Amino acid sequence: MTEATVSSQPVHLIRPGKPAEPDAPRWPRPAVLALFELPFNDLLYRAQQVHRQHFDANEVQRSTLLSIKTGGCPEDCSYCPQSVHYDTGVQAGKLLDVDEVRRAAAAAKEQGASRFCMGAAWRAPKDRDIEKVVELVRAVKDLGLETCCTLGMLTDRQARALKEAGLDYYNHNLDTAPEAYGRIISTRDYQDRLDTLEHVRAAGMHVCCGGIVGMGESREERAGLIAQLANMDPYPESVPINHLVQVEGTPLHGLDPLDPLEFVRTIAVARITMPTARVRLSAGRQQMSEAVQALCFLAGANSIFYGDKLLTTGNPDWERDQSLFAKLGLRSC
Ligand code: SAM
Ligand code: DTB
Ligand code: SF4
Repeated sequence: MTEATVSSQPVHLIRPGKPAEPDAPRWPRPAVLALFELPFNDLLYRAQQVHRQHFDANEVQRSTLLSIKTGGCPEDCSYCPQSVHYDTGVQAGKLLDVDEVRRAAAAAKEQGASRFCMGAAWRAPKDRDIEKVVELVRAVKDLGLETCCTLGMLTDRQARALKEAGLDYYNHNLDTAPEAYGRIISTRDYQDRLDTLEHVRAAGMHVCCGGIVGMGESREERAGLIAQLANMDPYPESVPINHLVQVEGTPLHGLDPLDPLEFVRTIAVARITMPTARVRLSAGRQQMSEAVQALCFLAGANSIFYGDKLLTTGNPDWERDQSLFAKLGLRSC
């Protein structure tokens, strides 16, 4: 057998577990790690096959983000420019009013976004914050857009109130593998995150949950993050894969950058392990070449943040993305 045949073998051998034990994970971590270790071409081929079984490979969903409450957050997430613990120059602001949010959502729709995501720098919203966000969700929904919020930890009751207001998706990320989590955040734990995701699911909303890569984690830890996501039952409908945006003043600023091909691998592994999820090529696109973004779409990414700002940092502007879509023959959906 030639070397090439040997190295290609795992392509069809690595499959989700059909566990003998009823509680065994669908994707044991070693199987996820084995995907990461495939030859790059085999990995991308397999990701494309899975992608085409479930989606039109030339369609990419576009979500526009708006920071509805910026900065001053008491949490110490070491990647985040909005934490009060770090001096990043981000000014703390108040919750935006309904007219400002409606105007931003209308502009996003006009540019071709199908979903509008509202983010707040809260550890956990108070009930009176939720009352105000409910008004924002209704206003955005009335424009005919899908709605998404990311507001921090939610109680069961708050999740139900948001669902009743018409919220379609709630974004709450696991961020990294369980064993890497303590290096990144100390003010809340992994279980807090899982509890919020359970409340979101129980309220009947779609779950948007992913993580960040490029925070100095090992490949084994990247596999750990993807295994956590893929073994949720059900797995999230939307999976944002963020590339760390290094912001001066945060503890993660100055880390060695992740190899872009390792980022593409992470997208491919997410696609293979969560075949029907929208995998979002999320933060970090402004720092990425068009060629790397094209590889991410080939690897199965089929959603992006669209508009010149994420929450506090930059993102490619509408025109640049429209030109990239035209170059690649991508359509929005
Ligand atoms: N405060 C809420 C929370 O943490 O859930 C919602 C907003 S928070 C900014 C949403 C997500 O943005 C985080 O969970 C993290 O995954 C991502 N994020 C924040 N800063 C980032 C950065 N510098 N680079 C990449 N992703 C980042
Ligand atoms: C997600 O996974 N990424 C988005 C969104 N969900 C809220 C946020 C990215 C934030 C990047 C840093 C910033 O702009 O502040
Ligand atoms: Fe606060 Fe969210 Fe930033 Fe963490 S990621 S510091 S919770 S805004």
